[in-house]
Amino acid sequence: SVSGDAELIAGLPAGFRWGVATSAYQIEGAVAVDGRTPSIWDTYCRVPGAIDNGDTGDIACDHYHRMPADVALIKDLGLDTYRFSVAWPRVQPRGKGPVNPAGIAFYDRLVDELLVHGIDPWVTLYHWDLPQELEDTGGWPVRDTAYRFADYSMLVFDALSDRVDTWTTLNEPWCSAMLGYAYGAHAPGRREYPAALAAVHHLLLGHGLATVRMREAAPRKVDIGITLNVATAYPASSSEPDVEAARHADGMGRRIYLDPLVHGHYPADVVADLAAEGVELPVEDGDLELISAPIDVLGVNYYFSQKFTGYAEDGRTVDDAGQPISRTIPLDKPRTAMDWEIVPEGFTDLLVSIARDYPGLPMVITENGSAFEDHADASGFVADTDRTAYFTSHLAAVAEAIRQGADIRGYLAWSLMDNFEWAYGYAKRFGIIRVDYETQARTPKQSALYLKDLAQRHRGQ
Ligand code: PNW
Repeated sequence: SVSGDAELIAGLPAGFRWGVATSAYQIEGAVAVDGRTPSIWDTYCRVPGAIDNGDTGDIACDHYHRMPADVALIKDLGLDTYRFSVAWPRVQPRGKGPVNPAGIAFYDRLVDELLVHGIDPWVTLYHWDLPQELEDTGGWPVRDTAYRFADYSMLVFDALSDRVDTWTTLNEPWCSAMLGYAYGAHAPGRREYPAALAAVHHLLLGHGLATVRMREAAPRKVDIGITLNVATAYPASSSEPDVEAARHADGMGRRIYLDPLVHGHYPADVVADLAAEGVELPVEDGDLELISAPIDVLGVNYYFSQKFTGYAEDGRTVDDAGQPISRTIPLDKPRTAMDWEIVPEGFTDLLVSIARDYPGLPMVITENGSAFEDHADASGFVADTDRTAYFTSHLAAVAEAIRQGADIRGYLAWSLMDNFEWAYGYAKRFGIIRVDYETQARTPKQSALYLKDLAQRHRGQ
């Protein structure tokens, strides 16, 4: 409602950023152009059955060839920030060695195009497209990959830091480590549990190495941070097994990243849980100093929250291996097309808990959004009232967290346009702009016009 919108606008601070986000592999296409080599996602998309409908990122939104028109769309929406990621295999094709001039030139042009239109570029250095050659030598479970990431980061930083103020090292290391190396749901599709925990540590180490080196080399004040996908883990009841299950989930999803980043040590309860499973994080002397190098901003990606129980369906509280049960059960909320429950109050609770546990760390919502079954009319327009309502309720949740004391500096919607939704291919649409994959036509949806209006009214108030 208009008055509800007025209330949420009034709850957002002056200078609050409004923007949209994308990532390289999900939109660019042009996978074999200008010296780009395959990433783990190009390889994974060729694994039979890995991606719904056999989709790949080969063409995606063809953004590589349509970049100026796509930037003009952001401008038309009146948004002030565009968060995009740099494809490592474009910039440094073999994962090591010198910069590929033709590859970095694309991002050079993109940054200039954004600046000409008054849009603030926000660079994510790694949104999951590891050069395949680095996976062939072990990938993130191998320590050397962290050093390779820092070297690559410096190539990008040297090329763009004269014009780019805001830098994110990693997007969602939980997804890289757990979906990629534990659950086999994302590239590279491995199911190796101790290796996945090594990946967690080496991702964080790569973040720390890159952060320290970028800070040293910065030509002026820049903001550096990391983006995490985080959620509230609710216990199903106040019973000890349910509370334990939620604690475990929160430890593995949120605190295993934030504690070392902010406090300089892994959480003791998580270390104990892992030890009980016979797993140890491969921490070496000095790693935690690097990982806890100060950051300027925490990127928060929020989609849903979950409820956890410590009881199996048969009532047992340990599995066959003697490990405590921790499994999700429905909150009984409406769901998106991803089957993710819609839990805006979990967003407020999450942001308030981060503000409480990690005080003094400014946050920006670097992704929030939803996939629904879109129905385009003959002109390509989508009246996405469900996605619009998701934005309203989640922006209200952000405003409520701010009211409760959380320091939140901006909101970037996922995503600028429909794109390659990883293992779901093109079937799941998160865009605020419709993409017709036959013609590559772009049409702003109702939700895009809604966010445009909110941003404009907020700025004008
Ligand atoms: C994020 N989960 O991925 C990514 O940053 C985006 O690239 C992606 O398109 C977007 O969210 C929507 O999926 C996630 O299973 C993937 O909890 C999976 C999960 C969370 C985030």
